[in-house]
Amino acid sequence: MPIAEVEKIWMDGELVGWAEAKVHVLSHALHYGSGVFEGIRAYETPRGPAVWHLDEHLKRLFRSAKLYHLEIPFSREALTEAVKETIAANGLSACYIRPLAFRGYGEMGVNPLNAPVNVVVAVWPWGAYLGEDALEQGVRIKISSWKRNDQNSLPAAAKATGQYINSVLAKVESLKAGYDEAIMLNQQGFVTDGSGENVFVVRNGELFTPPTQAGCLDGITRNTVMTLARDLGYSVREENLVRTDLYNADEAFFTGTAAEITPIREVDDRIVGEGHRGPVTKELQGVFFSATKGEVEKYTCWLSYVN
Ligand code: PPE
Repeated sequence: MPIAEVEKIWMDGELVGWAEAKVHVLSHALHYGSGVFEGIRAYETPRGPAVWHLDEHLKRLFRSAKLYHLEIPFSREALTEAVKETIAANGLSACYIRPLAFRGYGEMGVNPLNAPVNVVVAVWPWGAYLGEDALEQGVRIKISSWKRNDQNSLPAAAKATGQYINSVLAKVESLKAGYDEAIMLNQQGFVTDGSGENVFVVRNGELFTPPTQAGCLDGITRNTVMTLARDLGYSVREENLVRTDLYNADEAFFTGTAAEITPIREVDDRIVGEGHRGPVTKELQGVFFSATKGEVEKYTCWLSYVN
């Protein structure tokens, strides 16, 4: 998707012009994927823009950094302010937010420990991740022939830039085969993630999603949806799923910051349920999008207001 450019990017402690936010071609992260990042959204509310689950996302950024012995030279409080400052500086009412901490320029070779760490926060308007119609019509997906990173090769708990080359393989395979998105299985054959989303199925009114031990990202939207579903009275189980659980589901959907809640209408050319967004998916979307707009009192604690 082409990036919708805005005015400013926060880089190493200050706001710089969009075109000035540059790095050297010999930056460590460019060669070895040694960066950690987050994807966050801010939504429009009656009280101005508000960041959805900001604390959770920044906590995960620091956990990802810890796994790679990458020391972020800013505190979580400083990055909280940086996110708000960047949204305000660009005058956006809603946007996607991309904090990134990466090994910069100054050292070559795999050992990253002496390379400097740079930190940026970029924001831009980003619509529906899987296409404008996807939130209503749902997407067609393919089980990828590429397995998800094994937990003992690349830890699923970390959102590190280099790990996404695994997602890139799966995504491109699915697009070239005519699908919208991929789902990857782990080495044991259990369902993990989409290339950038967690997955849920609905069967007999119950929700199921793979446990993080399967190798999926500990998604913040996944957690949110589990809470929303339980608050609506649904049972939610974190259980290993096999591919046929997707084919035979009554409903299936993706969750993610970018993807929000996107229905899955077809898996490997099998129609899921009725072949369109199911009632449980629709109900969850309803409460999710109301909550992001600050309309549900009990979930306003998940919003950090920019102003
Ligand atoms: N699994 C993967 C592999 C993943 O990348 C994401 C987020 C999720 C699950 C959902 O996690 P959460 O956002 O915490 O609910 N993917 C991010 C990056 C997408 C991109 O193309 O870049 C996102 O949604 O921001």
